[in-house]
This record gives sequence, structure tokens and C-alpha cells, in this order.
Amino acid sequence: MLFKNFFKSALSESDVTDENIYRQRRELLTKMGYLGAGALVSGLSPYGHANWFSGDKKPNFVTSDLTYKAAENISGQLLTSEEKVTTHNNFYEFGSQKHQPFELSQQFKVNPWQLKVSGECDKPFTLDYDDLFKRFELEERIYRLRCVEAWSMVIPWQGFSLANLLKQASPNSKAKYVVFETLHDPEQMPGQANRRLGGGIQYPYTEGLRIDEAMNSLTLLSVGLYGKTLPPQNGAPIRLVVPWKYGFKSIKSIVSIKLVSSPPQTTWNQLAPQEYGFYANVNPMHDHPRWSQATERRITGNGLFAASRINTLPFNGYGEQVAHLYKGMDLHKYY
Ligand SMILES: Nc1nc2c(c(=O)[nH]1)N[C@H]1C(S)=C(S)[C@@H](COP(=O)(O)O)O[C@H]1N2
Ligand SMILES: [Mo]
Repeated sequence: MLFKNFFKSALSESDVTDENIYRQRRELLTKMGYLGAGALVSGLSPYGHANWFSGDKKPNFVTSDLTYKAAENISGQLLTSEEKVTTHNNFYEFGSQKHQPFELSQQFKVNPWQLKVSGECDKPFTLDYDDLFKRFELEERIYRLRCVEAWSMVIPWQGFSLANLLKQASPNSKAKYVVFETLHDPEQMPGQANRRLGGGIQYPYTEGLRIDEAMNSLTLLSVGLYGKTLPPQNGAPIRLVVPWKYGFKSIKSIVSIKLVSSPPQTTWNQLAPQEYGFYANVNPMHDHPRWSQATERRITGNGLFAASRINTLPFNGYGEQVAHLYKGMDLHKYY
């Protein structure tokens, strides 16, 4: 297989440890029959609490193993190492530089937590911390994440379809859009207290989807990555993952999901409407005003061979599942 040769020839051991162990573990599980349809993988975190932090970087935050149904097939693309996924982040509430969310979020309290589901529906409800992990069966999705800044990663998430949660609320006929809001807590989120650190954003961070986008089975509410609960910098305890849209749609640390009747205002669209549209579907044909979107830097880890330039695909390669949602729409107008 391509991977094996690539590993042997190009990558040093430290570059590949995380994802190699993850893969080997999965192969073993497959052989043992654990990954059959419906099987639950319990307490078999890929590599437990691996010590990928050292020295000052040791977090106070502790992740715990999740029980989930493993993905049935692997995408065929090299996973981004867990270390990279958890140290190269966009989460402006903890600073606008890539290293800051990891460095400034480790005191963040995610339990207790409340996620309110409300708006145009017959059965509004609120989930507390434990519900996030118990109310819905957790499954794994290995998705590509394409940031609007033209870099990308491949990440194994654990979570459940947003559709499963929305259905429990019984949306009514006026529910045309879904609005998401991140926690607003300047005492815990230094980027909300300091305009410069927070990149000049108006908080709380807000995102939105059309109801059919929200109901698409690819749209994930994630509570974990690499088999463990999310660390704060990746949006603990619960965040959205919309793999065919630019990363800024995948809002983190969500406290509110609201069904509404008209198009919502969203953070990046409000800040710079010419640059960031409401739809934000990954589109190599539609450039950002300040850079091309035709290619991306695929980041797999640290080190010399851990990033490469690849072509960006329409809808980030998920066109088969989602292109029909935009039939007849001018994707240059609705970027
Ligand atoms: N609340 C909030 N959510 C956010 C962001 C943010 O700054 N604040 N950044 C977004 C952007 S631009 C990207 S690319 C992804 C990054 O997710 P990751 O750090 O888990 O890879 O989170 C998105 N969700
Ligand atoms: Mo992004």
C-alpha cells in the first residue's frame, strides 16, 4: 500500500507514531471482530493517555476514553497526528495565533455544561454534560478539515449526527435555519476579554446552517477526537464538524442550538462579508479575495515531510453527498 512505502521512506518514527498506533490498533480490532457493524469499542482508546506533551506544555486538562462505534472504513488518507490536531488550532476565544488555543485553554471548565436546544420546534430541551456522551450513540467519522486559510488535516472524530439531535426537538414548519452559539465567558476565554488577543471578533462566536444542510447525515456534533473526549482547544465539550465547508463553520464549545425561520447573522460573514460567505462551501473555483483556494497545504504532522501541497476538491471531496443541496445555485454568488 502507498502508505507503508511512504512511511518507510519518508517519515521518521516520531512523525508517524500517533497515527500508526491508531491504525495498528484498529487493524487488531478488525481481526478480533470488534469493528463489525454495530460493535461497540469500549475502553479501547487507540493509545490511552499517551504522553505527547512534555515539560511546560503538560496540560491540566485530562481527556477520558470514549465508547463509540468505530468507522467501518478508513478514508485512505494519512491521518494528521494527534499532537498536530491539538496544538495547531483556530479558536480565537483563546487567541488568534495557532499555538495560543492550546496554551491558553487548559484551565477551561467544560463540566458542568449546558447545551440548550430551542426555537422553532415542539420539544425544546437542554442537555447537560453527561447527556452529551450518553443521549446518542457515538460513532467515529474520519473527515478532512479544510480551513479557509488553505491548510487542511484528516481527523478521526467521535460524535453523532446533528440530525439525530434536531429530530428529538421536533422542528416545526417554520424551522428553516439553525443557529449555533459558542459559550460567552470572558473570565475563562481571554480572547473575549481582550479585543486584540481575540482577533477583533464580536463574541459570542455564532454560526448557522440551512436546515437541509443541518439535517445532512455528514453534519456531525463531535464530542471527541482520537478516541478521547475533546481537549478544550478543539472545542470541548461539544463542537460542530461540517466537512464540506470551510473550517470556520465548524463552531466550537457550543451552548445553544436554535431553530429559526430567517437567515442568521454569522461571525465571519459579519466581520468581512466579501471574504467569508454564509455558505462557505469548499470551492477551488472561487478564490478568497486575498489568496487562491485552488490548492491546500495538507498537514499530517511535524517535521520535514509532514505537509504537502495538494489540489482542493469541490465540497472538500464530499460532493456526492452534498452537491444536490446547491442545485441551481450560483456558487460564485453564494460563496
Ligand atoms: N468558537 C469558535 N469556533 C471555531 C473557531 C473559533 O475561532 N471560535 N475557529 C474555526 C476555524 S477557522 C477552524 S479552521 C476550526 C479549527 O478547528 P480545530 O482547531 O479543531 O482544527 O474551528 C472553527 N471553530
Ligand atoms: Mo479556519
